[in-house]
Amino acid sequence: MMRELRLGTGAIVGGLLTAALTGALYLANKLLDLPLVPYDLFDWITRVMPGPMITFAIDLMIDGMRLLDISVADSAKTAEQIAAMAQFMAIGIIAGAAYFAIRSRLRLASRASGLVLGALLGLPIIAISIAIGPSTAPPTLVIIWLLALFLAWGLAAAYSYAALEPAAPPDAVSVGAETRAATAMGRRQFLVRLGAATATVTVVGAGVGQLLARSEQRRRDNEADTTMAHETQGSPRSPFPNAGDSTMPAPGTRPEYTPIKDHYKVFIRVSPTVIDGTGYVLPITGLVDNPLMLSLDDIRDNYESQSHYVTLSCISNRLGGDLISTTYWTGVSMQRILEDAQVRSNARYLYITSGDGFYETVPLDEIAADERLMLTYAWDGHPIPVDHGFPLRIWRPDRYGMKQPKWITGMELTEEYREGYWVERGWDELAQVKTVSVVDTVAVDAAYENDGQTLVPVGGIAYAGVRGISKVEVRVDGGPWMPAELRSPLSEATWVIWRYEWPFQAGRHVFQVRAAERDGAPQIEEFRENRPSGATGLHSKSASI
Ligand SMILES: Nc1nc2c(c(=O)[nH]1)N[C@H]1C(S)=C(S)[C@@H](COP(=O)(O)O)O[C@H]1N2
Ligand SMILES: [Mo]
Repeated sequence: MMRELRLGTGAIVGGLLTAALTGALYLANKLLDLPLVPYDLFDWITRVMPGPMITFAIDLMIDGMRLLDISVADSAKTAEQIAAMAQFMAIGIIAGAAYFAIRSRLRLASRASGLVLGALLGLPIIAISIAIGPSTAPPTLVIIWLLALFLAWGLAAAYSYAALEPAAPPDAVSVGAETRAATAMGRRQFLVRLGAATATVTVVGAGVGQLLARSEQRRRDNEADTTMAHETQGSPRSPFPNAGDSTMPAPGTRPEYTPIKDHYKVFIRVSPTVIDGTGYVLPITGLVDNPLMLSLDDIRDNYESQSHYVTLSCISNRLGGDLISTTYWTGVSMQRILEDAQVRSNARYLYITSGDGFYETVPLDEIAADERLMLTYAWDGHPIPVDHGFPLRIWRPDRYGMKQPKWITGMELTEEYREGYWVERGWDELAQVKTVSVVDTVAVDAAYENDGQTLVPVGGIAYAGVRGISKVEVRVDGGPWMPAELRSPLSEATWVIWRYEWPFQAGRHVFQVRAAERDGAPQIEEFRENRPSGATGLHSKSASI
C-alpha cells in the first residue's frame, strides 16, 4: 500500500518536474538555440529503430488520423511533436516513480541520490543530443546547460521525496493521529506548491518561447527573401499555362496549383532543418577534375535557370491521400553544373547529403537522360521555404519524394553505389512514381439540368509522374467504364484534373476511376500497399444522394 503510494507520488513529482524542465528547454531553445532535448531523443529513437518498425509506427499514426478524418499533410508533424513531448514526459514520470520507490526501500543520502538520479538521466540524453541534435549552440555551453538542468531536476526530486516522506513510519506507535493528519496536510500543501511552481515555469517557458519562435519565423522569412535578393524568373503569378482551358475542375476537386502553405511536408526529423543562406556554399567534390564551391549567387547568376510546374508525391501516400502537391520549381539543370565540375570518366553516381542527416544517390545516367533534373532554389517564384528544403533541393522527374533530398549540404561524385536513407530502411530503390487516379468529389450541390437530364459533376486528379495521362475513365456501381474529360495539365510533370458529368440517380453509389499513361499503359488496378514501392489500385468514393 505504502509502496504504491510512493510510486504514484513519485510519478506525480516526476511529471511536474519534467513539465517544468521542458518549459525551460523550450525557452532556451528559442533564445539561444540550445537543444530541444525531447525532439532529439525522438529523432534518435526513430533513427536507430529498424526500418519496418518505423514504417509500422508511421502507418499506425496515419491510419489513426484517417480514422479521425484529420488531414495527414497538415497534422503528421504536429502529431510527431506531441509524441516526442509525451515520450519525454513519460521518461520523467517513470524516473520519478522509480526514484521514489527505490528511496523508500534503501536508505540513500538525499542530495547525493538526487545528483546521481539527475546524472543517470541527463548524461545519455546529453550524449544523444550532442551527437545528432540540430542545435547550433557551442557544445560546452550545451553540456553545462543540460547538466545543470538535469542535476537540478534530480535534486528537486530528492528534495520533494524528503518533503513528502513522513518523518517516521506511519504505523509507529509514537505517531498520533493528529501528527499524521498534520503531516498529510503538509504533504498536500507541498504538492500544491510544487504544482504551482512547476506550472509557472512550464507556462512561462512555453509562452515566451512561442513568442520568440514567431518573431524568429518572421525574421527568417524576410531573410530568405533578401538572400535571394532579385526576383526569381518566371513568376507563376502570370496566368497559368492552361488558363484558357474550358474544362474546369468539378467543384470540390483539390486545387490544381497547391498554395505553398498547403504543400505537404515530409522530413525525417521532428522539426525542419534550418540552414543559414548567408555564407552558404555547396561543395561538389569526389571524382571531378574541377571541384566546385557554389554560393547561392553563383548558382543563380552563372547558370541559365529553368522552371517547371511539378507534382511531388510521397511514396507513403495512400490511395486518395493528400501527401501529393503541385507547385512551380525553378533551378539549374544538373547537367550544366556537372559539366562545370568536369566529372571523371569513372564516376557513376552523385551522392547527395543533407543538413538533417538525410542522403541519397542519383545515377549519372539518370542525370544525362533528363535535362530537367535540376538543383532547385525557388518554389512558387520565391526561395524554397525552410520546411521544404531551403536553400537547395533536387528535382528528379518521375521519382517519389523519398529520392529527392532537401536542405542539400554536399554533393560527391562516386564510383560506388550507396543506398539512400529510405532505401536502407526497406523502401524501393528505383521509387518511380506509380500511376494513380483519385475521385476527389461527387458534387451533388453543383448538379444542373441539361436537355431534361440532371447532371452531377464528378472529378479529381490523375498522376503518372512525367509519363503523362492520356485517358481517365469512371464507372458507377461497377457498370461500364465511361470516358472522363481531361483538363490540360499545368505541365507534363504535373497531375491532370479530370471531370465527368454523371446522369443523376437517387440512392447510394460507388464511383471508381482509372487512368492510362500517355503511351496508353494502364494504371495498375490491383491493390497494393504503399510499402515498398508506392500504392496502387482503384480509388473509389461512395456517395448517398
Ligand atoms: N533532407 C531531406 N530531404 C528529404 C526528406 C528528408 O526527410 N530530409 N524527405 C523526403 C521525402 S520522403 C519526401 S516525400 C519529400 C517531401 O518534400 P516536401 O516536404 O517539400 O513536400 O522530401 C524528401 N527529401
Ligand atoms: Mo516521402
